[in-house]
Amino acid sequence: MSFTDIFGHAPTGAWSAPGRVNLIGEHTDYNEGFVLPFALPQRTTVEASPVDGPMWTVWSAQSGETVSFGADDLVPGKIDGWAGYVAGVIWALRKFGFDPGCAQLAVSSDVPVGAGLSSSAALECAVLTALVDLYGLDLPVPKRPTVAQAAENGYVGMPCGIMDQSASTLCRDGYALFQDCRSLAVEHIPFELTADGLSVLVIDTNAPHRHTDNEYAARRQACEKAAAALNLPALRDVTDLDAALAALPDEVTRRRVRHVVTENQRVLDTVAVLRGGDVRRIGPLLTASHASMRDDYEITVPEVDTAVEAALAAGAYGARMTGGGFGGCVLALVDTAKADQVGTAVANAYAARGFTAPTWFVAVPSEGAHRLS
Ligand code: GAF
Repeated sequence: MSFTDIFGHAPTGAWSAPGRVNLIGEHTDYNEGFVLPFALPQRTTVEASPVDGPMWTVWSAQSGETVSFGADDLVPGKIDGWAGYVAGVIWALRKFGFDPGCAQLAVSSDVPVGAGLSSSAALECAVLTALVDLYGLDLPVPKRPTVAQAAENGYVGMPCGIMDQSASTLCRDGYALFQDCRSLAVEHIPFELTADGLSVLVIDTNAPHRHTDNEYAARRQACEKAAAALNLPALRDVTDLDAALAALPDEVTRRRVRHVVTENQRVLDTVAVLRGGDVRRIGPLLTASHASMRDDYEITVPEVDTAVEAALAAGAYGARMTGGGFGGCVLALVDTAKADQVGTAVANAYAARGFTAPTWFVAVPSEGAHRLS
């Protein structure tokens, strides 16, 4: 089934936006810190045509559902499920003063859903790119992540930071995206591993996400409370970690703050290592990031920790969970020649513990959102 089968005519165009993996910098974006994601080849594609109102109609190849909504439905939360991300983008565009007309849209995707690879940002950014082009909206590319994030924060109700929407919109083929989540400035850091015989292996733990939304919101709230207690605009502004920890009232808050502050530094260190050209040397930073998420931020689960341990034992230079946590994917920096061996080692460790089998693929840094035809 395609757009033409559903709507009875060819679409005006097709646009797509990718999922992402985050190389390092987890839960730092909403603390106005630093992140270093790159876009995946897996993408969400939107074929679309404008229509003379009054309804937007969206069909999903994944679910086979068609959802129609009008301007009255652009009320936060009114449309839920996958179509909520589409309605959310239209709602956010209107909030930012744009008036996208109605449209017919057909959505398909090969970004794994619920794996922490930003399938929701890929959907938001693909729809946003399509509507901006279809209606000639004057929304420059660097401003688009903020609008897509507003859809998720304001309409869907997920208090995410800016990283995923930035990655899906701004990434470039062969580069990681270094973003300062306060100024929103970005720098494209070359991340071509082929010449070094290296790969980033992404292992989907296939572990069910547990309490993701509540726990995510709780972490964000704890960080904001800690920053307020320290009289700082955000945890990004902590300059003396020991002094900050001494000033905080409880051990859990101290651990949360330690993760964010040390993780920001690890992003900066990773960028410095990549600039120096010896990619293998980012391995220990990746692994330290994982330990921090496990012990201080407490967002890992046994499947995730097992994957990291097994990947390291099988020869990975470094490994860490990627994404929001509580399940999802692990990435490992490996010799390309050993990629399958590392994946198999994780699968064996899972079998021994009775976990659902993992799946894996090599992630190639890819291009952000754009028009396909
Ligand atoms: C999720 C969020 F959407 C991002 O904004 C980011 O906070 C990430 O979790 C954790 O680094 O993907």
